[in-house]
Amino acid sequence: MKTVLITGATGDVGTHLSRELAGRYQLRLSDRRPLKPPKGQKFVRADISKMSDALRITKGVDAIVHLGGYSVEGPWESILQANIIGCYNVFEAARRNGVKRILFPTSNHATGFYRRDQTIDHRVYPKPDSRYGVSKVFGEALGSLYADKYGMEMFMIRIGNVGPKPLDKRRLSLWFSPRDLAQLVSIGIDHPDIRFEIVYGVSGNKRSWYDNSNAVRLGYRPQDDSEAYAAETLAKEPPVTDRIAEAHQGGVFCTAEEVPNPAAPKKAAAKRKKK
Ligand code: 15L
Repeated sequence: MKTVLITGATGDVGTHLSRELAGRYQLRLSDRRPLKPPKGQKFVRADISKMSDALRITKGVDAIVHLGGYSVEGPWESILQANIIGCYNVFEAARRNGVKRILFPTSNHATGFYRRDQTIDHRVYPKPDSRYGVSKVFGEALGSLYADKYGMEMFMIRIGNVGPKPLDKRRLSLWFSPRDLAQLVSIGIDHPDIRFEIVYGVSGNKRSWYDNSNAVRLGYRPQDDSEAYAAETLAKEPPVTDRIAEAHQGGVFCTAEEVPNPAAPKKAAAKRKKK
């Protein structure tokens, strides 16, 4: 069984992914926040903005799913430490430790300034919508360099929004169900012929803005479509107040200086309830 390191394992995507991949791979979970790992999985606490930590956690694994980082638009200093320095450290540590394959969950925000009336594929040039989006483009570029210069195998997944259901109208076009996430990540880990690939991490959504033919070429067959939730989602949609956000794929990332993590408020509310 392959040993797979998941960085950023305490985050929302990491939690869905480690649950879905349990039993398929030997999972080594890592984060700077503590985590009690599920049975059969290992947890190693690490801060990837330190090279020594990155070297420690990447030793002896077959593949890395590098989720760790700052996951929304926010202050430059936080993005710099987590997404630029942290990403460099993980890729470089993997190279030094002889780990060939890295899956990098980039983001729809690497291309968020494309308009919603456009369909984009994996060949379009990046149009980031935020400092966060720029940091994802950095990861894609670093992956390309490490593939070409060092022969590493890089699988870049421009993730939409992972969750049990689409959260709003925008997410109907980029929803990524946990089981489709697990399927695409497994392709990234196991496909024998990866050098440098960009795919979109979205389910088979009827309202998609993406031509995901590169993922399909590699074997991806999404099982879910947000259309099943369209009526209930649209019924809750508030009136449009931000025309720029509404016109572009990245939504509010195109105009806001800080964006709350959509997964965070619920967690905070649940914690408050428990107390
Ligand atoms: C992302 O890249 C974020 O990590 C996630 O928290 C969501 O904001 C998502 O994009 C989205 O666009 O919905």
